[in-house]
Amino acid sequence: MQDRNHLSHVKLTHKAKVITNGLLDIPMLQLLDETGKPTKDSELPKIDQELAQKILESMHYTRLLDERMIGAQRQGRISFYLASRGEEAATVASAVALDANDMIMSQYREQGALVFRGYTTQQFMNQMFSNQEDPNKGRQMPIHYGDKALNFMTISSPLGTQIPQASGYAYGQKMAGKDAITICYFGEGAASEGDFHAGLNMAAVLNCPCIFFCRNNGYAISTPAEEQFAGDGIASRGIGYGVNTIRVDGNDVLAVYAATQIAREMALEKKCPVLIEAMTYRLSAHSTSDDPTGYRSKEEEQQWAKKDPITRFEAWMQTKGWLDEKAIEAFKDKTRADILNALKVAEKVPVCPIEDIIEDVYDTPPWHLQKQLDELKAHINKYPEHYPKTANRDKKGAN
Ligand SMILES: Cc1ncc(C[n+]2csc(CCOP(=O)(O)OP(=O)(O)O)c2C)c(N)n1
Ligand SMILES: [Mg+2]
Repeated sequence: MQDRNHLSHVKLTHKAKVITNGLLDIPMLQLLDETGKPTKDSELPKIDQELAQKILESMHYTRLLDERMIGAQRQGRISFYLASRGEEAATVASAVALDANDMIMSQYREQGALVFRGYTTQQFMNQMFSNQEDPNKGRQMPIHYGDKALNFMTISSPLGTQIPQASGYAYGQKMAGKDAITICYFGEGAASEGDFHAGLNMAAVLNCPCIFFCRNNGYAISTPAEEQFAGDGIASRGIGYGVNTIRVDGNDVLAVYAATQIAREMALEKKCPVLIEAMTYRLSAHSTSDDPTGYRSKEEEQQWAKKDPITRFEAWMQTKGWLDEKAIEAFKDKTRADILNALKVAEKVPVCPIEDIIEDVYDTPPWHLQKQLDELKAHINKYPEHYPKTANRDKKGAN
């Protein structure tokens, strides 16, 4: 039996030493300042014009998709939407540092990572319109994407679900000898769930090659970060669990890219978890069901709008002579048109047959589910005007 001594690393002190909050003094990596200028002595990650262009386009695409789909929700075309304005650098630039074989486990505001991976506009629309082309067969709310081919695990609504799952998935990757890691995205609010603590501890103890990527955007719906926790953000918790940790400016594309590259290399080579805390701000409302004017000021939003990640990255690209404003405008026009076309296609695709609702769990649907289905069908037959056969349930013709 191995001799174990859990005190072997503990130093003795003969005067009471109180370890105070903030002692760790965790700094935030920033490579571009708010005007897009490289910070003093910063070492920028290797990036060429083509990649910079793809990152910029992915961020613009994400923002345009968000704008259009908020509009579509307001028009009654989809039931719900959740935008990521202000957080595009955090989600896109982190995905850039990954390998296509790495698994992404996301919370719900990481559409930027999915865009960068190549999820198509039509795929976005089919999911949001819950039509029969949606691989989830319309059983989830809009924005609960998932795609096996892109190694993007289907999103779960209950906060924190993906965190222990990511630890387990990464453990499986290690056991199978795969040259791949898992990245797990979550908000600082989700880090208050028990699943965060269980997941991080499990990953640390079992040496799982997993990046825990926390978007600290300052809010969990209406609850500001200072009412959520008293410690030094989420980064301090990584240290507590024995997880290597980096704090990064989440609105700085190059810093997020560099931090995630370092984390990936460490996770893969040392077979260990790494926590990244990306400091950012949710410029959008929490979702289309939320109105932030009730809990934060316009001045606060304006302060953060000045740190916009897209503007900052464009300013840096400009200094490199890489920014082609005309080409970006043309890209944005084309993207707007593509999104609208895909939206119109998706809303005309029929929804799944109602029988699907009791399939895929049991080999043979049990009698009580069959009975409920019969009752549901009778109800639909009685009120057919409320149950149209396409996804566009209550909108007539608006764009
Ligand atoms: C277990 C659970 N509790 C509460 C909710 C309701 N809820 C949905 S999003 C959210 C806020 C999460 O905030 P954060 O993790 O910081 O992510 P952000 O929305 O800021 O991106 C809450 C409380 C939920 N989905 N699941
Ligand atoms: Mg948050």
